[in-house]
Amino acid sequence: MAMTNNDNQWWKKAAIYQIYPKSFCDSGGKGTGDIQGIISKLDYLDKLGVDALWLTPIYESPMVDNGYDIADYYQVNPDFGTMADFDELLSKAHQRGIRIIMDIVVNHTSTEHVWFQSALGDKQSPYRDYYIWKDPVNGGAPNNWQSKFGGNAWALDEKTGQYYLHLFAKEQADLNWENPKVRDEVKKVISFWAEKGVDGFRLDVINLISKQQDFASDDMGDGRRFYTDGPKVHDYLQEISEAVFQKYGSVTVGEMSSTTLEHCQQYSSLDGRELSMVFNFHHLKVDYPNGEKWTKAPFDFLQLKQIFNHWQTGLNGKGWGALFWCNHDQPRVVSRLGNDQQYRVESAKMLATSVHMMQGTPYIYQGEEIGMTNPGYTELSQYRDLESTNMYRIMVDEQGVTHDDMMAILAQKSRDNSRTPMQWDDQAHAGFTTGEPWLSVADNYHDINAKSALAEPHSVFYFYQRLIALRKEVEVITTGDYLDLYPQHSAIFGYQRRSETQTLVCLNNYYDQPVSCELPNQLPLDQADYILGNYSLDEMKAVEHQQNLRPYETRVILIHH
Ligand code: TEU
Repeated sequence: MAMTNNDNQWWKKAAIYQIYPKSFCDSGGKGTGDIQGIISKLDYLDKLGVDALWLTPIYESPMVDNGYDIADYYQVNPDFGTMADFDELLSKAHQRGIRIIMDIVVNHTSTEHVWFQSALGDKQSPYRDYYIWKDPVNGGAPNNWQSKFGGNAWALDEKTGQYYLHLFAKEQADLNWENPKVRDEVKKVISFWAEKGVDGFRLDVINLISKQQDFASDDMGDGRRFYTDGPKVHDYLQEISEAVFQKYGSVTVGEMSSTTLEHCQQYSSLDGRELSMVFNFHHLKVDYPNGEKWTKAPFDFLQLKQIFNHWQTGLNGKGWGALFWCNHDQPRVVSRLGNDQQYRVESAKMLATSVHMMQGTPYIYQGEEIGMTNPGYTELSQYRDLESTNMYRIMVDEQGVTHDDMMAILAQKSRDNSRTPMQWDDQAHAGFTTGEPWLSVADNYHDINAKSALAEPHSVFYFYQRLIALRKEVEVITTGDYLDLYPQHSAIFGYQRRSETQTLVCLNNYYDQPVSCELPNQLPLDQADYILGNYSLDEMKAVEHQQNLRPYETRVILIHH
């Protein structure tokens, strides 16, 4: 049974913790994490106070893309354990009041899935039409669409002479959602997990499922405009939602690649006919100059504020968004937008506060709650992610980028930055495994680990614990509207949230120099209190009009009307 609750929108006051099982905790000496490892850390997660765990895929998979290439949706990958282990996790999490959210990857399957194995090389296979096949054009690929991991998005089936579409790796074949049988299979898969008592679903790249059916070449880009937020995507989501999500009361979060606010208002519309909420990534492209990820670049601070403003004001009253900095595809935020040396603790807390005081549901990615950093790999052999190794080959071997430049780019941008093993303590391999970890642990684990965070009352861990609790205590965090107070300020990100009964002001210094700003004149400061900060606020009982912020300082002020 999924956990029940009188409040069917419990997730509006919740915080969700993302687990990348391969790197979370190894219960044996394999060097890869597993479900028993997760079970052994449930008390830790309970202490943090999170309401739900999102597990990235744990299904049967050849692991070409670490589980985002599913070979059997109904089996647990033996590397992670058994179905009995999963059932134990579900029930032990529920005993602690923690819900479980599964990752559903249905834009594509692994090419090792039985459907694809039957379809490959056989135009008569009953599963041929589960995938997208096209004849060659001018002896080559059917169009110029690019794979998200580099290269053309079509691969040849030699036996039939046709190509299949793969928007990601060639081992991840896109499903043909035009085929109603595919949609029925998707409903069956999700119902299977909902029947087990899973509480919700994170839907991988779900806005890419409906492709424009002429499969035209894109003379302006890589093809994404022909399949992103495609023609039938809302119909398909409504169909799945009605058949499964609404029936089971599942919470759902859609991962939306290169989407728009208008589409996200529909995906997450408050009547619940599609999904509960959406992830978008626009705020995480502020260090992609001209949209280019594979360059080493500083981030654009003013643009970051504009993007948050656009989404916070645009979703308020219309939809619901996920709040996040980190996941298994993104570098560690403290290395990316903060300062992972002198001000690691201050900047980790400041960055957390900046998103946790917004409207939406915050997601915390494993290790973020102890301020884990990018590992600073220097050798190509340290990387495992296929996107990183593909991009190295394309950029160094084909485009002439130097090895040193590429290593600097990977150290900033690689997805492996977030996939390093969770740092539990200062024992060998950070206590993640007694064996050889599949990806090296960051060298700083002696200082940065969960054990020392738990022993230090001012740690990043307890700060996250407080942020999670505040969302449940202070109503305006969930309901208030949003106003950017200093859109042009070169160092401060400050915004106001306002409801009928409360006003909250969140001030954040994004840099390592002291700066100041003035609070809006109309705020009744005699009724204002500091409710959170990352420096001692003892000396400032009264909230003053002029605010002097220290390096990476954050302050949250609450006013009762
Ligand atoms: O990611 C979708 C996606 O497009 C990315 O964030 C991707 O990693 C990035 O564009 C690369 O630059 C999801 C999963 O989160 C990711 O781990 C999978 O690799 C991908 O889908 C394919 O299933």
